[in-house]
Amino acid sequence: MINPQVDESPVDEVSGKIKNKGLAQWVEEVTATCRPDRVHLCDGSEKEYQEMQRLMLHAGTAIALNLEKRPNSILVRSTTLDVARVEDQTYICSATKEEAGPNNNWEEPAKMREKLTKLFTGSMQGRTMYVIPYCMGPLGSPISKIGVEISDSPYVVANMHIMARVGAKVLEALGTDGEFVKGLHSVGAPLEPNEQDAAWPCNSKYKYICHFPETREISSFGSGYGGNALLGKKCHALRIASVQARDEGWLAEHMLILKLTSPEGQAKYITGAFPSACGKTNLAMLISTVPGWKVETIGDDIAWMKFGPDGRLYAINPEAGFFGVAPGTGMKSNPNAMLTVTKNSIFTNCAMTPDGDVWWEGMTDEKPEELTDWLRRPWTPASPRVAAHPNARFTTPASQCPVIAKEWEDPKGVPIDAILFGGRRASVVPLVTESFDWQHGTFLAATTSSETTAAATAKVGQLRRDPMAMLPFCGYNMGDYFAHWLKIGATRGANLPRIYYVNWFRRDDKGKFLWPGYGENSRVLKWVFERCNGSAQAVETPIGRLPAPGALDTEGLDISGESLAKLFEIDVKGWLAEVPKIKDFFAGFGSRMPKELEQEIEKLEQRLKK
Ligand code: GTP
Ligand code: SPV
Ligand code: MN
Repeated sequence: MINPQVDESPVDEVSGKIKNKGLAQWVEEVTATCRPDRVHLCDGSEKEYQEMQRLMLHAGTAIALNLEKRPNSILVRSTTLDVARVEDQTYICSATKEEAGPNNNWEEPAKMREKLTKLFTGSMQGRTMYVIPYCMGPLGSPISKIGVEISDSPYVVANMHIMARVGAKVLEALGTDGEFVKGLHSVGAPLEPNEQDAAWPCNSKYKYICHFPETREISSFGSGYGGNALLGKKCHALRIASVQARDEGWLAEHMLILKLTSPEGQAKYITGAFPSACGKTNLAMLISTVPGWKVETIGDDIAWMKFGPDGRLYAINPEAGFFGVAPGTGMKSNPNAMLTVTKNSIFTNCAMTPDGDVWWEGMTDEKPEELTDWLRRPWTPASPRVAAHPNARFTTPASQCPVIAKEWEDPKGVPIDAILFGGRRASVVPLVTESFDWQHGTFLAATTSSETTAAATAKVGQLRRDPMAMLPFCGYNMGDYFAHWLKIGATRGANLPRIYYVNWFRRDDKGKFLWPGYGENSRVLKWVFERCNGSAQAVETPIGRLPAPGALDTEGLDISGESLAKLFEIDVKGWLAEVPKIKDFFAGFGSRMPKELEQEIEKLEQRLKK
C-alpha cells in the first residue's frame, strides 16, 4: 500500500506556514482552482526526495535501479505522447503579438488565461499539489532569482531537487514580501475517486506551455517532460529571464560555461551556445587531448551574465544539475558525464539491462544481448528500433561531476573571455571562425543554423536558423533581442568577450564527420585561448578570421591533410547561396531588425564577391 509520509497538510495549514504574503495568496488561489486532494510545501530535504522516489515506484512511474550498479537512482519511462519539448504548443503571451515576435507563438494574455483557467479547473483532483520554492543560481548571489513552481507531479519535484536549489532555505530568502516568478504546472490528468492512475500521467489532447513575460508568470499544462515541466529551466531561466535581462541590461543565454586552464596555469572562462542536443554538455566537461590543457565545468546549458564593477561580463550557472542527453554519452565520448551519473540520478526513457542498470545507444561499443527498451518491450541488437528514446535524458547533480570547477557556485560568477556559437552544419561552415568585432560576432550568432534534433517534437535533421541557439527560448521579439546584443556591444566596448563560430559537424562527400569532435575540440579551445592572449595567429577571410596555417594544434591528431583543408575550406559558392537565405530570415523580423545586422550581410556579400 502506498503510505506517503510526506506532510500533506490541508491548504490553510500550508499557507499559514508561508510567510510571503504574495505566495500564500497565490497558493490559496491555485488550490481553489485546481482542487488537489492534498497540498505539500516542499522543504527540499533528502527525506522528501526519498518520498518522491517512493511515490513514483509505487505508482509504477519509476523502477529502482540495481543498488550496487547505480545507487539511489531510478529509471522513468514516459509515453510516446510526451518525450520532448513541444515548441508548437509553447506561447509567449505578451501584451501584443509584435512584442512576442515572429519567433514565438502568441496569444492575447486575457484569452489565454481564460483557456488556461478552464483547463486548470479541477486538473489536480485526486493528486497532491506540491509547492516548490526554488532559486536559480547560488542562494545569496546578486545574479540569482527566486521562483516558485506549483506542480502535481512527484517526478517534477524530484527533478527540481536536482536541477535547482529548492525548499525551506529559499522560502527564508524570499522573506515576507520578496518577488518571485510564478510557475504553475499540471500534468492535466485529474483522477476520479476510483480511477486508476497511468504510469506516466499527462494530457493526450492539450499541451500548453505559456509565458506571461509582463507579469513574470508561467503556466504549463498537459506535459510532464523536461523543459515543458521543469519550469525553472527553459521557461524561467531563459524565456522569462531573457525579458528581464533586456529590461535590466544583462544576458540570459542558452550557453554552457567552462573553465580552460593552460599548462602554465592561466585560466580563462568560455561560454558556448549550441542548439539543443548539439554538444554543450559534451564541451562543458571534455577531457583535453592536448597535453597540459584542462577543462572544468561551471554549467552545461544556461548562463546568466551580468557586468561586474570592473566592466567585465560575469557568468553564473543558474542550475544545480544537468538534464543531459543520454544517447551518444559513453566512456569514450564523455567520461565525465558517465562518472557524474553513477549515483543519485534520474534516468528518463533509457533502456534497462537484465541486471537492473540503464543503457542507451552509444554508451558502449557492444550492444547488450538483451534489454527492455524504453517502450518496455524486449529488445535485442536485431530489433529494428533504438532501445533508448533519442531524447532520453539523465538528471544528475552538478556537484557529482568529477571536473566541476571549484568556483562553480561563486556568487559573483566568472569573468568571460570568449563566447562560442555553433550548430550542426554538414557543409559550408568551417571548424572555427573568429569574428572581426562584437557587431560581426552578433551577426554570426544571429545567423546560427543547425539541423534539428530529437530535443523538440518535430522533424529531425531539417536545417533551420536558430539565432544564438535561442529560437525556442527567447521570450520576446528576436529583432529586439539582436538589438539588445548590439546595444551591449555599443555601450560596453573594450572589456567584452571575443566571439567565435564553431562547427564540429562538417561532413565529407560520403557523409562522414570530418572532425573527430569531443575531446579533440580542446584543440579549438586552445586556439581561442591563445587568440585571447594575442599569441596565436589568424588569417582574414571574407567570413571572418580563421586559424593561420599551423596555428591550430594538430599534434598527435589522426587526421588527413585533405580533411583538415576541407574543414577550413571557404566555400564561396555555398556562402553566396547562404546570403539570400539570411536576408530572408532577417526580413522576417521587419522593422524590428537592427540595421547594423542588415549592413553586416551586405558587407559579407561584398567581401565574398571581391
Ligand atoms: P541540450 O541538453 O539539449 O541543450 O543538448 P547539448 O547541447 O548539451 O548536447 P549534448 O552535449 O548532450 O550532445 C548531444 C549529442 O551530440 C550527443 O549524442 C553527443 O554524442 C553529440 N555530440 C556532442 N559533441 C559532439 C562532437 O564534438 N562531435 C559529434 N560528432 N557529436 C557530438
Ligand atoms: C534543450 O532542449 O535545450 C534541453 C532539454 O536542454 S529541455 O530541458 O527539455 O529543454
Ligand atoms: Mn538545452
